[in-house]
Amino acid sequence: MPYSVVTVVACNSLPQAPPPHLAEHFLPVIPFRTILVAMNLNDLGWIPFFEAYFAPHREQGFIPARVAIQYRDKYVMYGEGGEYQGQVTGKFEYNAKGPEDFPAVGDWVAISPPVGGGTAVIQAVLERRTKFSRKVAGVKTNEQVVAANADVVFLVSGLDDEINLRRIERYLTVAYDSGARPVVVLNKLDLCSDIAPILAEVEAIAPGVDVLAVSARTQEGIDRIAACLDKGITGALLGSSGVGKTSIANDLIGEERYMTQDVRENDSHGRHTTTHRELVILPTGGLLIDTPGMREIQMWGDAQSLQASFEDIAALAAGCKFRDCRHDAEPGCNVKSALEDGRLAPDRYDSYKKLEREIAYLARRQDQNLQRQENEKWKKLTAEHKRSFKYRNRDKL
Ligand SMILES: Nc1nc2c(ncn2[C@@H]2O[C@H](COP(=O)(O)OP(=O)(O)OP(=O)(O)O)[C@@H](O)[C@H]2O)c(=O)[nH]1
Ligand SMILES: [Mg+2]
Ligand SMILES: [Zn+2]
Repeated sequence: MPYSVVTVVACNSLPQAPPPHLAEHFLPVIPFRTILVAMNLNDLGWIPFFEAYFAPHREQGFIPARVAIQYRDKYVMYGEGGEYQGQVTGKFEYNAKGPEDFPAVGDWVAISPPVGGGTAVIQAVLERRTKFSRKVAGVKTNEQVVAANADVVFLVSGLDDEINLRRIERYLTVAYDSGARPVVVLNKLDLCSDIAPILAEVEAIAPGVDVLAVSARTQEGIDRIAACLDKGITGALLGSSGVGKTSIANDLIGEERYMTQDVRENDSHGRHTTTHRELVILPTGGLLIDTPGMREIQMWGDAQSLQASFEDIAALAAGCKFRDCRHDAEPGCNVKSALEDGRLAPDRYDSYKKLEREIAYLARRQDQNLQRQENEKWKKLTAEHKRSFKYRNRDKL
């Protein structure tokens, strides 16, 4: 099928972004939209992995589509027939156990094709190959999928602010859990007079990870980001508000398509300009998910992802006397001795222990949730049993 893209101007004034606390009540502002006329699934990132999960849906006459925009319960998707808009079925909603079961931007879904220009109905979300998740605030320990099926996650920081190594470690741990390849991006290189020591510091906490210093303003280094996004490869831009994620996206798109906004002068923090997640198709054939800035990335990871982002500590731990050493006060702890003789920086050790505590807390909360769900199930069953017993007895009377 031929591949053609038509850019239409849907709105020609750039409106002011709503204040962050009201953002969720506003429809996403999409000044310029790319309307896809027809697409090849491979160009949208379709690979044999998804084909395998899609087979039973194909038998039922459904077609695959990729979620490009989510706004509350409405979705814009791209597929072979171009752009679809749609919602999930009532049954889907009923069966969903939590927010993580709903389609997220980047997801592949099975839809029943719209009839006569109507809306499509989302039947199922295909297994995710990767997912970058965070914990959503609230009483329940819910998972929020920030970007699904990204191959590369760009963890963006701004060089206008002091680089927060602990935050990068946190993002890396979540990124390792996602299954996607992390790349650290230090943006606003034009505002930095001496990048070498900063690069060295970041590289030290991100062993084996590419660290790219770029400037969205001068476009220096943007080609290195583009080089990670071959045709059909999906990248996701993640990081705090104001670090320049959308500016980088605009550079890669090749036009100022999405609104960016100056950071607040007093604390260099952003204004949460981007209010929704969106997947765009780059002129070079790569795919990119821009996301709204996160205030704080709450952990959603496991012990394994912690080991991956703290390879240095994992290597030291191999030399501990006990295999299950907690590196606290155990005798023969190699991690502690590395701390004492300066081979391991105290900040790095503290950061590791802090993330480990958070992951343990999360695991406990999830266990409690499971336990609660289990209890509720039993309560319901017992109540049903009692009811039917009562009815049976009544019949006898
Ligand atoms: N000097 C300089 N400024 C930049 C650079 N990249 C982005 N900016 C500016 O930083 C501000 C924030 O950029 P955005 O692209 O809106 O940041 P964002 O990460 O998308 O922010 P949210 O959408 O709020 O998450 C804007 O005023 C940009 O012009 C850069 O490389 N150098
Ligand atoms: Mg933005
Ligand atoms: Zn130890």
